[in-house]
Order: sequence, then C-alpha cells, then structure tokens
Amino acid sequence: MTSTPRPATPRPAAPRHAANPAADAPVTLSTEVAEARDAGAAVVALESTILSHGLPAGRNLEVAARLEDTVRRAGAVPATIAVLDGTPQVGLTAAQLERVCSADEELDKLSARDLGPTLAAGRSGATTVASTSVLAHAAGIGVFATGGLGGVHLPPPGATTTWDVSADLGVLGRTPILVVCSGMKSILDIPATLEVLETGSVPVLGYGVDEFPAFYLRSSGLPVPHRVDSPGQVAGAMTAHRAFSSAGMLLANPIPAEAEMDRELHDRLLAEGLAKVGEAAVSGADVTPVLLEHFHTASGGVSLDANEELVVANAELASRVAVELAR
Ligand code: PSU
Ligand code: MN
Repeated sequence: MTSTPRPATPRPAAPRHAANPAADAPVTLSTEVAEARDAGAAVVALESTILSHGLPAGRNLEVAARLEDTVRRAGAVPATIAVLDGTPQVGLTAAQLERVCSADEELDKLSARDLGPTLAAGRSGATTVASTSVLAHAAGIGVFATGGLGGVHLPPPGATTTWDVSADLGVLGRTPILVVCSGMKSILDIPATLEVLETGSVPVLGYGVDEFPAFYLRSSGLPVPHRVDSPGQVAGAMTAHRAFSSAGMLLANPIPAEAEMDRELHDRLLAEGLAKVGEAAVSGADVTPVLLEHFHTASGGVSLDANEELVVANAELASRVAVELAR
C-alpha cells in the first residue's frame, strides 16, 4: 500500500510584532486583565514560581496578595500567571491564587520548554521568569515584575562549568517584554550572567544606580550599562529599543536600603548553601529552590523579609513604568 503524500501547504508566517498577539494565542485571560489590555490600560505580569517554589506556604499567599495590591495602588492591573489543568491562566481568581500557593498542590516548576507538554497533558504548574515572559507576551502584556532573574550557575569546587544556564536568559533574548527584577542572587555567577545577557542583545538598565544589584544586596560591584532615574526614562528606552529589536529588556532595581541583608550574614549563608547543594548532589531546576530554602531557614526569616520587600518594590516600579507606557 502506498500512502499519498500530502501536499505541502505553506502557511504565511505570523507577524512577529502583531499588535495583539493574544488574538490567536491559547492563553486564558481573566476578565479584568482582558478588559484592561483591550482598553490599552496598564497591566503588569507576575510570576508564580516565586510563590510556589521560592517562598514557604502561608507566607507566599500574603506576598501574592500584597503584590497584586501594590500593582493596583500604582494604577495598573496585576496579571499573575500559572498553568492550571492544562490552561495557561493570565490573571488568577482568589481561589486559583490559593491553589498556586498551597503546599498540597506540589506544583511543578515550569520553564518555557515545559509549557507544550504540560498543556497537552492537562497538567498544572508554576511559571518561571522564562515561561511567564512567554505567556505574558502571548497575552499582549509588555511589563513583568519578579524578584530575581535566573542566570549562570556557579560550578562546584573543582569543576569548570555545570552548563546550568537558566532559560530565563535565552527567552529574554527573543521575547519583547520588560522584566523588572533586583538582579540575580549571588548564588549565581553574576558576571557570567551579564555576559550572556549581552550576547542575547538584552539591554540592562539600572534604576537609580550605577552598579548592578545582587538581589539581597544593593550592589554586585559590577557596573550597569545604562542608568535610568525615572519610570518615564525607562518607558522611553523601552519604546526606542522596540523600534529596532524584539529582544526583552531588563530593569534592575536594587532592594530598598532598609531591607538589604547584612553582607557578612549573606556571605556565610551563601557558602553554606553552595556546600549543601554540592553534598546533596542537587542539580537542575532544584538548585535555586534548595538554596533559597537554606537562606530562609538559616537566616531566621531575615532573607524572607528581604525577598518580600524587593519583589514588592519591583511590582511598584513595574506598575509605574506600565502606566507611563499606557499614556
Ligand atoms: N529568583 C528568586 N526566586 C525564585 C526564582 C528566581 O529569587 O523563585 C525562580 C524564578 O522563577 C526564576 C527561576 O525564573 O527561579 C530560575 O530557575 P532556574 O535557575 O532553574 O532557571
Ligand atoms: Mn537551571
């Protein structure tokens, strides 16, 4: 028996900069987010991995509520993103947010590559910076606030590389979105991460600072390529960048001074955490959650407070930028 080859039907390429990419994208927007987006109002995407894998249950729900509240007060609409029962949800109901924050759910941590298989299988999971960026863009949202960006992981003693480079970096290089964060944690190789961002042609802006922040600490000691001092300047840089590039943009906002961790405590916890990861042979997607857990328990909650304050500050700044862009 011979099978008849199907004629190839060339499909027209989808425009890369469709004004409303969400028109055909299989994402489900909450009514509030859809209305705001269609009206051209300010919308800010928020991720869910930071809730499910980055903060302890209980505390995560408080932080989630505070983040959404912060965005609203600043005049924007929050769109927390997660995959629930095979549907990418952009904007969560109170019950959905509770589900994402519940320890019983044991949600998977979904990077961008996990979206397809997870959706097809009807499964649920929390989205990282990479997958949140992809879904936010598909929903027509251009501004996203988080805590820390993933990056290039430090090799264990004796090794030269782990090849563990967060997908956050590659996705930012090809997704037109502004990510507002407090840099990356010093559990990562910050200079190497900045190099990879340069390779991806992702502009890196420092908000009110000349040095790139390091999450729990206000400075990594490394220079930031471009300094901006107001939401209007960020919006201007974003608009000008967009005329030439479909790459994302990173706005690094240092942790508020009063919430910054003590450097000695920080350095000790970091050394302990890295040793723990090495001993337990933790790898891949588990590395970041294990290190974060160590910081949170061994600091007696100091790092948790720091984490909360910096994400809230980023949500506020992202909202102010989104409001500028919506003008
Ligand atoms: N930074 C934090 N808390 C987090 C994360 C980063 O301070 O929870 C999460 C984010 O979702 C980020 C992800 O996208 O970790 C990066 O994970 P990985 O290194 O496995 O790519
Ligand atoms: Mn990784």
